[in-house]
Amino acid sequence: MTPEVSPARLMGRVEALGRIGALDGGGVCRLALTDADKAGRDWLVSEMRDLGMSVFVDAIGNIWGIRPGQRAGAPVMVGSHIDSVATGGIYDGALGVLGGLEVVTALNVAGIETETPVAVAAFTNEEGARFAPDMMGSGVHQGALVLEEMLTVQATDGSGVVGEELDRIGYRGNDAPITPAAYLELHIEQGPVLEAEGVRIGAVTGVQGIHWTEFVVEGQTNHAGTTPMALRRDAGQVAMRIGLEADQIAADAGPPQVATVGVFEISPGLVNVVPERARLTVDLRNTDGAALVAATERLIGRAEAFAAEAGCVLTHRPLARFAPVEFDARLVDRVEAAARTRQLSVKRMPSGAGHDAQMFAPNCPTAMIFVPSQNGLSHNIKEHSEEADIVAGTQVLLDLVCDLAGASS
Ligand code: HGY
Ligand code: MN
Ligand code: MN
Repeated sequence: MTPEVSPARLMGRVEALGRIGALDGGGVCRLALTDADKAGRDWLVSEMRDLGMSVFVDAIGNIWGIRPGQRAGAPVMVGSHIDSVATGGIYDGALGVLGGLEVVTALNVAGIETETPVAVAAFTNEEGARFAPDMMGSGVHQGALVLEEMLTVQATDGSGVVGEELDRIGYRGNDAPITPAAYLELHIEQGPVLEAEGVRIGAVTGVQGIHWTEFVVEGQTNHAGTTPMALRRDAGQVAMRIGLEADQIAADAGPPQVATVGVFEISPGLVNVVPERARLTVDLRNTDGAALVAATERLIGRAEAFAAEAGCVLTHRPLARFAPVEFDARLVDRVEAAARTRQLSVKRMPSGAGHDAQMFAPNCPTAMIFVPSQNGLSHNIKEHSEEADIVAGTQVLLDLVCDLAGASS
């Protein structure tokens, strides 16, 4: 029998990390590479060291701790991220890292050795909210993104550059990335499915594709009253049409296609001045890679037409381009079996959100464990998951690690 998760110990860490970068009204803001992110990192490294783990940091700031096994070699790795969006909840990402700490703690307390080492990881800038793309750290760690390119990425709000911010917070390391024997990620579902169906565990089969595109429209300020519509070069109007096109793409395609205009800025932003500049981002996602490519092509084509019709200049750039990913079928089966062994209802399902796991999937057996999100809310300060579900998901993680890493008491 594998050791049991301690609810108090696990939730104590969830609450402790949740106090770092806490927002007054609840939730957290630990944007990547900010002081709050640094504080979370420092706390995590201290926890890892207290557990007797050796701690490593690579050149993009990914952190991983290793609990030695009876033999050296590639570890079974569990992990996620501790950076958040600006309106973050205390569970998104944190659960995968803290569930990993609970796994190691439970093994230590039970005096259980594993044949292979066990690693717990926290990847840099999973969210991509301050520096695009998302999954930046895990993408570099696993070879999907180029380190030198990522180090020069500017914050979308102009607040810094990745490499300089890593230096500033003291997390530009030089440990070599590793490819684990297997990668498991515990995460909140961040959607409505498990709760709606009354299912405790999600055995995640893969992650949908993600395309982020930034558009900048340059027009001309003019008087809102005296300028006939035909003589305007209205950057705001072009931006709105691009946003509506994104909506129409999702409507025409139907589920699972989704479209989101997350950033929408127009200037000078005065009630009686025709806007001269607009900047917006469009996030398109679909489980069907070809449909997603076609959706992005349609969006860009229409955006160029809108700008030409309005006499405006359009520039656009990809902020993220990730194809859909399938997880290792046998490992997904083992997630499902581990849940059933604990008499937990379980459902196989794709992930609507991006995760660090998608970067590991091409390189090693990879799978994810979902727990329900209350009202399907996430990237929202009211994000919540029930303690019983968090404990259940962590127990499944612990059981799987014991199985995969060859635990023996
Ligand atoms: O955007 C995402 O899906 C993830 O939260 N980075
Ligand atoms: Mn996440
Ligand atoms: Mn997130």
